[in-house]
Amino acid sequence: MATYAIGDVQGCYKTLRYLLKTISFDPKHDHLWFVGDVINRGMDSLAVLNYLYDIQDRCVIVLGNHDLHLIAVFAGTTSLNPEDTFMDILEHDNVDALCAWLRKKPLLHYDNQFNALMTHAGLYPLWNLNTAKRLAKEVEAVLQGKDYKSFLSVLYGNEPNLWNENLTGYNRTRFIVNAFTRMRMMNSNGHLELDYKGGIEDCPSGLMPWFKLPSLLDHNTRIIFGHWAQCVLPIPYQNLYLLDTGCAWGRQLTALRLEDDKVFTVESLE
Ligand SMILES: [Mn+2]
Repeated sequence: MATYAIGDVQGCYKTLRYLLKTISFDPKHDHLWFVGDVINRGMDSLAVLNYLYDIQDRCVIVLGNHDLHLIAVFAGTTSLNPEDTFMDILEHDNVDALCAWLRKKPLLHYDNQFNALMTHAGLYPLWNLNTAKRLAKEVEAVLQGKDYKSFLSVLYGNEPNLWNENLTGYNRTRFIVNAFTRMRMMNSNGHLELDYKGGIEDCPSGLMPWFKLPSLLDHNTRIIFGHWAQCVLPIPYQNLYLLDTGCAWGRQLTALRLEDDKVFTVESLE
């Protein structure tokens, strides 16, 4: 029995199954964690989502920006982008159940036994573990509530870009979603810079990766995240486990075994 955290799958079904074969995944005994962005960009989003739906009792999935985008397109609050590759899900008979199931996934997962925190983009440095858990629950209540479409209709936007506990309404919800699912770079005060999507080396001056700011988290707590294929870090890097290894871009898909920190990587078949 083992628990594996898996990086951004992004609709790469063949590579996912290849990785699961490599780790000898046994759905009767093992558990899988997914850092989000399970769909979009790759060619088999429907196959990935159907598979995870089938083994849902063995899976923890946190929402990524692409997963939320599918949910928003299905809800009719935003439109498809030319690069989107999840039409197969939208046209499927079971799309209602698949999207309703995905919408109920958390933004944050914390496990005591492993002392590990998983989110899609990382941990906003002005939040400690308890604050992050509380704010994730606030958004999950909105996404699972009856007015979720009202929020999805104002989901997109880069403002506000700095956390303040006094934020209210959808500005507050949007900031929390952006921090959990889109964050990469910020300035030294914690202002998010959501437009920069490159690597760390050539980043504009005054910006730094979120994990370079002083953290309020206990240094023994592992942070498992994805979202940033252009940022290449050793696994682990201090207490950080960046598992996005660019599968959808022809690089690799990565799994981390939480019991012993062993890393498994397969080349992308896409
Ligand atoms: Mn992402």
